[in-house]
Amino acid sequence: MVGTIPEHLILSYQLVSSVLIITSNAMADDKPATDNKEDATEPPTKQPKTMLPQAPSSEWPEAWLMPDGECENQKAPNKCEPNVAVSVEELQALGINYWKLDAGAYEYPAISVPWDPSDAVDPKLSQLRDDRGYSYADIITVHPEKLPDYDNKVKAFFEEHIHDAEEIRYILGGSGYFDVRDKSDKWVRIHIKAGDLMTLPEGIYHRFTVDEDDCIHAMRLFKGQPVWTPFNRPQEEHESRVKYVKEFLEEKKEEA
Ligand code: KMT
Ligand code: NI
Repeated sequence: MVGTIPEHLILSYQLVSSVLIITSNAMADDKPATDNKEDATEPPTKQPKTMLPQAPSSEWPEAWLMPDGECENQKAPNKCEPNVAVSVEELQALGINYWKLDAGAYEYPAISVPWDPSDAVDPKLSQLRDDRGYSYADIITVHPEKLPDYDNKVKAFFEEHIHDAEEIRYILGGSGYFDVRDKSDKWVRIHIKAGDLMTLPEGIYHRFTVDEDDCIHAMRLFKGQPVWTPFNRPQEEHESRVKYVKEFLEEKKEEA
């Protein structure tokens, strides 16, 4: 009978192919097992701890160039006509960092001096605290009825100054303006609101004011014992200023 295959040959073909399939599966299963064995003999690889990522550019606060000359009303927006927006890249090039948190989802006292950062319930805030070593905090409310000597304090915050440490502000409610000097020594105004956590680098010339709503609820964080001392401009010889100029303002030399 031409064209028919004897039954015993079909059976042995099936047997051989199933043995082949089982063997190849076993080999496939073996492979990771061999790898695991090798892994076990090597020292465990150190996984770098992931840091809390900064906010995408679309979530950064609005920033703009202020007109040259004296500012008549510090609490007004003081935009140029037409407005000159300042990009996130420009803010980053000045050494500014920014994270967005959900301030409304957690409760914070109106005033707490100090406020223990280990009491943070917000997981993002605790991560940032641990990532960046923020060991001290306080919470203040800048408002005519909550801050004694309000008008003088608001004037003092608006004196141009530097610090010998990073300035870290987490806005819990209300809003205000941080002004920083850009690379051409022009004022850039940054409108900060609830949920904004911004850091200004050591040595940057800056100032702060409430906006026309006259109210900001903020957490001030610090690494180690807090030193809030402002060093008013000019501070060109100050170590922190020299460091800032070198790191952020001087033209970077081309890599050889
Ligand atoms: C500052 O640095 O000017 C302040 O601490 C003001 C209140 S926090 C927004
Ligand atoms: Ni300051």
